[in-house]
Amino acid sequence: MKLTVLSGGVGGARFTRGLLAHLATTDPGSPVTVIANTGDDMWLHGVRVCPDLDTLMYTLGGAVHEEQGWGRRDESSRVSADLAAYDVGWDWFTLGDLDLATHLARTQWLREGLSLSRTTERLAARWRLADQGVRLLPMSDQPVETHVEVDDGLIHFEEWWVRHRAALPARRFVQVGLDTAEAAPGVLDAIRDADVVLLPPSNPVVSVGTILAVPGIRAALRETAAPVVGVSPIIGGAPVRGMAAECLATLGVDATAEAVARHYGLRATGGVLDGWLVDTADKDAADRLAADGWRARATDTLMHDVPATARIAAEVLGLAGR
Ligand code: FO1
Repeated sequence: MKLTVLSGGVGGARFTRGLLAHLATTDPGSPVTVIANTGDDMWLHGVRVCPDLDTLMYTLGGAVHEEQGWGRRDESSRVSADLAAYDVGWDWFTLGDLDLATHLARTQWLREGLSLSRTTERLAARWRLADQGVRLLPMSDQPVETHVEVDDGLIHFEEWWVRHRAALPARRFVQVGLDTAEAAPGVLDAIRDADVVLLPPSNPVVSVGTILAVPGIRAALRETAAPVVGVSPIIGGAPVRGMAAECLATLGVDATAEAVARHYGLRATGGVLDGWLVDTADKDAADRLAADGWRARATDTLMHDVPATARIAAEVLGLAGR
């Protein structure tokens, strides 16, 4: 069975790790293509930082700092501290020493002319993602950076997210570079040729939403013969982590499991989804969606460990009829 996952950072990475655990017992060797959001990417100290690609790579490669959900396990920050002594960089954004190796390798290869896809392939090879049947693709090889319009103008998403913890009122999100971006090689085919396409509980606005904005991706989702099924990032009216509620508010979408589903839309009525998995706390939402033709189901969707997440993946695949 061929699967394709559209993913942001922490939530999508943890979901995909559980999906792989589930597939290992039911359908070993299933190829899984993960299409990652690159809207959080930035240049910092002359190196290219790709937060969601790296969170996916480290999580699936077994090297992630588990409590943080991002960055490397056993990390240190000697270089970052010494950079602060030079008063360069952002004191609210720490690049770990081991993480820097990833950015230096990526930047070297980018400067040698390799695409972001090719550099990602090389970085992922070190973490042996292919041994798990995983192919990690950026949504685009062209830079697309999410910026946030606040009272003082446009700031990079990471500044809004990490420095201000999304506390600054956001007027809108701007994907800088989107107009000249194309889906990266293999991305559209991965959606069209999949047996199942999954939208994990990533941020529906700045993570999955950014992926959907890349030309051709929304159309590929609407055309694919594969069922497209998602997992709600909202449980009982609140996001499980992160600031999805602030992001949704910017679009005027309620922070509820049902509102996010309807924001993505049902494929039969112009949207991108066929099914939506919600938490048991939102059972009534599943009932209302089912009444409107959705494949909707409620289960415990808290990804508190890999076995729990594997069960969620099994539920989602069940919703997809697989
Ligand atoms: N998040 C933080 O809250 N604080 C940080 O200092 C920080 C550093 C960082 C460095 C590299 C990287 O790839 C991610 C980093 N993140 C940090 C996480 C990042 O903000 C999030 O992973 C995504 O941008 C949101 O999903």
